[in-house]
Amino acid sequence: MKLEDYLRKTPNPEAYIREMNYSGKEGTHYCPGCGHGIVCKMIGEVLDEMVHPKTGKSLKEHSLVVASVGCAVFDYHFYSCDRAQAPHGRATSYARMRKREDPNMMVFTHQGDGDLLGIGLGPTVETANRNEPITVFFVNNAIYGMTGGQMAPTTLENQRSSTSPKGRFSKYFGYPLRACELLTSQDNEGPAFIARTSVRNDSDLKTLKDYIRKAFRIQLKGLGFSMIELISPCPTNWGMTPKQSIEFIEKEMLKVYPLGVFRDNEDKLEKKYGSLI
Ligand SMILES: Cc1ncc(C[n+]2csc(CCOP(=O)(O)OP(=O)(O)O)c2C)c(N)n1
Ligand code: SF4
Ligand SMILES: [Mg+2]
Repeated sequence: MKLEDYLRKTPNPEAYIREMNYSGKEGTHYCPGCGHGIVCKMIGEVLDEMVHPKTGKSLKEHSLVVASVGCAVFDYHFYSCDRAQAPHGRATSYARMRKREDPNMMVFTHQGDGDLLGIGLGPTVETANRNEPITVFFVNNAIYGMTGGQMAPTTLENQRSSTSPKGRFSKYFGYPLRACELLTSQDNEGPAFIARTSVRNDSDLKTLKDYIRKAFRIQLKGLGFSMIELISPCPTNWGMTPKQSIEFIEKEMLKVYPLGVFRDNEDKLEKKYGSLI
């Protein structure tokens, strides 16, 4: 359908989009205790707080969120910046293309582990290796949440899923894939910034906000690729309460996915190439 026809039939597209929101006029469609909504909120707060240095307007006026396929698919209902939907695994490919079209636009993706490391592993590695100046928010919940709890590349050894009901047996299914370690395994100047935190408590959320500000600043300076991995609960498919899910993160997930900054080349890259702002 042509855009004019769509707009004629839907005179108020924003109201239409709001109506589509499963949970009513406010909030998100995520299950209770899910980490995805927390990540949206943190990103949204930083977008509200930061200003685009070239125009002096709120950063959200110059930002594009690229939703992936997975539980983050309805991102375009929750952000008041520009929004786009990429095919499964192709969020980074789409984002880098939009960034090349408009280098002043702040472009970020919100992807799950199936999207980023399963079907999207090729574009993820390629985009990071080229140090393309976009930002990735990677929600690692060790499962395919949206499709009913199948094993993901990040599922822990012995962790049960609907496709590994007796637990992930690594001899056959492979080992949990660690995105931050993988993308920083070569000692190149890019990717510019890679870090992992979690949504399990206030302290990690404070760290997350600092990372978001830093990643956005690196992108505005034109220094390259940034990714923040979030260890996040999926109580629905883990078969746990929200409280048990946080305990599982602390006892099991953090052993496999340690938190911290894996790469920070902001100063080095700025010294070498200068900054756009
Ligand atoms: C090409 C294609 N293959 C498979 C699917 C089915 N599918 C939809 S979401 C998904 C995985 C989602 O898992 P993840 O990326 O970890 O996101 P989560 O829901 O856990 O946040 C799959 C396999 C699809 N939509 N398109
Ligand atoms: S299925 Fe899991 S990842 Fe998806 S919204 Fe529910 S808790 Fe979140
Ligand atoms: Mg997942």
